[in-house]
Amino acid sequence: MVLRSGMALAAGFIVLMVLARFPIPPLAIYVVLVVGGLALRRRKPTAGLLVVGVSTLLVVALSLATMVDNLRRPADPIDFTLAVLGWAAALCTAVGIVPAVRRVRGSAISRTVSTAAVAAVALALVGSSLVRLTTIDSVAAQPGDVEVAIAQTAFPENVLVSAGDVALLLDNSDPYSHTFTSDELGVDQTLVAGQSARVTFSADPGEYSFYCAIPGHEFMKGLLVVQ
Ligand SMILES: [Cu+2]
Repeated sequence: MVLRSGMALAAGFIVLMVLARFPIPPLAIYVVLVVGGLALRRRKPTAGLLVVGVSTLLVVALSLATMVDNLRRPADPIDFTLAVLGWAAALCTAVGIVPAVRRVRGSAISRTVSTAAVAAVALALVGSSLVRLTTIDSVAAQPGDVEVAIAQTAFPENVLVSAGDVALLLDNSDPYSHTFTSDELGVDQTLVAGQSARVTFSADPGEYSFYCAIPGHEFMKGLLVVQ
């Protein structure tokens, strides 16, 4: 159960990184540790098991903030399902690691937990896709809109607009959520995977910074230049 949890979570992280076309260092390190643990298991079963199990518990503990945040956005199939998978893998590892190291059969409880975990992850994926299909509406650009393309976890560095009433068409082409947030302009728009949205506000000439407020995306920043 510990090894299967590790392999499932590592596979989920690989899917995320491939779709994002973006190596996420802690997740990549976790994948390497799981692969290493599986290789080590052939010669030293207990050590290999511990490497996988401890890595799973650590990666979940370290990404707790992100995982809690991702659970709030069920319209993001990848982030949402990965968050559920993370919790499930950590739970299965927690109940399974001691019997596995002692090489005794898992208890009825651990078998129930693993069945429930698999069911929860499957339900999350299906439910999340349904929520997405039924609740996400993207909007089309209107004349005069300034387009802000968000891709590969990055904003355009500078966005140029004219002073007065400003209309931005935000287009998120990534397979996970971003926000377009500017404290100075009082704008905070969340865009789930693949969504586009319009924001309107009025601005005096000047420079206004904006950023993405998703945990882990702190480096996503840009500047709105109003002329
Ligand atoms: Cu972001």
